[in-house]
Amino acid sequence: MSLISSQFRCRNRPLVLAALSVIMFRASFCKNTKPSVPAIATYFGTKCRYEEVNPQLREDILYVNETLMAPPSPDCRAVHLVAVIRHGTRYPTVKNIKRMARLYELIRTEATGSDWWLSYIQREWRMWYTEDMDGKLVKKGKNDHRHLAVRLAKSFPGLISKKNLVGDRIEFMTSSKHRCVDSIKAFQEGLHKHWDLKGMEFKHYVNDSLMRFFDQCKKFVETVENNKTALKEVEIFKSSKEMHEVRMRMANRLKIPYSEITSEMVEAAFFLCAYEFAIKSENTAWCNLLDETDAEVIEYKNDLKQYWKRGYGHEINSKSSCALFHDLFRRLDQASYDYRFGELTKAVTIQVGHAETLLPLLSLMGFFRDETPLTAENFSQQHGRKFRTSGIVPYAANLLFVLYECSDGFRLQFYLNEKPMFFPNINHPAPLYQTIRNQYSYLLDGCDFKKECELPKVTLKNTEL
Ligand SMILES: *[C@@H]1O[C@H](CO)[C@@H](O)[C@H](O)[C@H]1NC(C)=O
Ligand SMILES: *[C@@H]1O[C@H](CO)[C@@H](O)[C@H](O)[C@H]1NC(C)=O
Ligand SMILES: *[C@@H]1O[C@H](CO)[C@@H](O)[C@H](O)[C@H]1NC(C)=O
Ligand SMILES: CC(=O)N[C@H]1CO[C@H](CO)[C@@H](O)[C@@H]1O
Repeated sequence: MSLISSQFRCRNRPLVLAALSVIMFRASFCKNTKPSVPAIATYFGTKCRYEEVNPQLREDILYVNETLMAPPSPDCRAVHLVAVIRHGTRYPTVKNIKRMARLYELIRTEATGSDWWLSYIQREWRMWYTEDMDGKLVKKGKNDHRHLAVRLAKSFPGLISKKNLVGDRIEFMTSSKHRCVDSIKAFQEGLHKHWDLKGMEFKHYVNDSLMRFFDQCKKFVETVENNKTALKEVEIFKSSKEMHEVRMRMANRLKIPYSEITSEMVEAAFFLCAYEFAIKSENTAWCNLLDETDAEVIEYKNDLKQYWKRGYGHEINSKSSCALFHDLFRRLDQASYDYRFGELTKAVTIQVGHAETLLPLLSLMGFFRDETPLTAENFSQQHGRKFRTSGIVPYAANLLFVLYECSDGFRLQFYLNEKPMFFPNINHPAPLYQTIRNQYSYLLDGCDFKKECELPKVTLKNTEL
């Protein structure tokens, strides 16, 4: 732990801290405490650390709760696992690095006040993010995947096993983005080290039609991605009363005119706290620019964006994942067929993609669906919403579909981030596979990527005549 991280560990003692200079509290008032977690760390949405959704990992990064990961009953045996995993912790993209640099400059030149955190930002902190970092996987992100690999091997020892890895019964597939390729390599390294497989090399396949389907779905690109009106709720919320109040509070803390604290600047402060924490595990001075009330508002703004761009907001968002949905069931069907009639050729599929890969698939399958849509007006009513990306898609988020052979047939168990979840409208933790196939029959019999994603043809009847 560096000095910088230890010096901010006592956030519950603001009076003491405020009374001391920046130099003074390096004198280690709170040396023996654990690295502190920002109060707003559970609101970071897609910038959340995985540890925040599974807090026991803060103590032991390889911890597996065996009760949670056990087969549905003792007579069941795991026969196949499909894991759809988000890449690990990454650097901000160029767009956000630029915003962060602007906020830093604004504070450095215009903020006044004597708060310790402000002096720290103005005098000690340096803008160390550079544009060439653009979304790349960070060291912590590699570790996210290395450790996840080991935990999954411990959770499913019959599937993610040395024998299956060496016997080529584990398939590795990834999106073409460098952060995903680097993640899958780190995942393999994790297993490599776990079993001490010196000198062995493992393949991976790049498949963007499955892992970046959203780029290839014309209807999605045209009607949502390149269409400003499709995200109008986000725009409206940016000028809402709630966002106005967040800007006021931040302007007051910094003593900078309200007009200069735009919603972009608010977001930059949020990102700075989030990235410094996710990348370096440090609860930095940046986290004092916003409190939990502010963070809830910004989290909602980010959830609104994901809802309208990747979730239930527009039907094409989820339909764009039809190819991945069919691929999943094809693998499970194949495994159940192989198990009954011959030899299992594949035990595990590891697929690495993006938050934008996971959210549409979850929405297609009906997970985290709220009764009422998320809108700019509904912030307060949506306090207890299901669609909360902080808990769903942190870095290294993972969807696990585990097929079991039990005495009464095949069963399927779904885990999100290593926690078992119920399928929508099915009251059993691991229903019969056939029950699930029936529930999704309308998708299995339809949900054709080509058809769903083609743009409606403009009728030329009249002009043709
Ligand atoms: C493991 O999961 C079980 C079942 O949810 C829970 O009761 C138990 O507290 C968990 N153990 C730990 C150490 O978190
Ligand atoms: C990606 O996977 C799909 C479904 O299995 C397959 O049809 C397609 O050929 C693959 N594409 C590449 C580039 O391998
Ligand atoms: C853009 O989105 C709006 C709102 O969903 C929709 O009504 C409109 O048809 C879309 N425009 C295009 C070009 O798809
Ligand atoms: C779609 C939706 O849920 N709209 C609700 C949002 O909140 C307003 C104001 O409370 C309600 O009137 C809407 O029904």
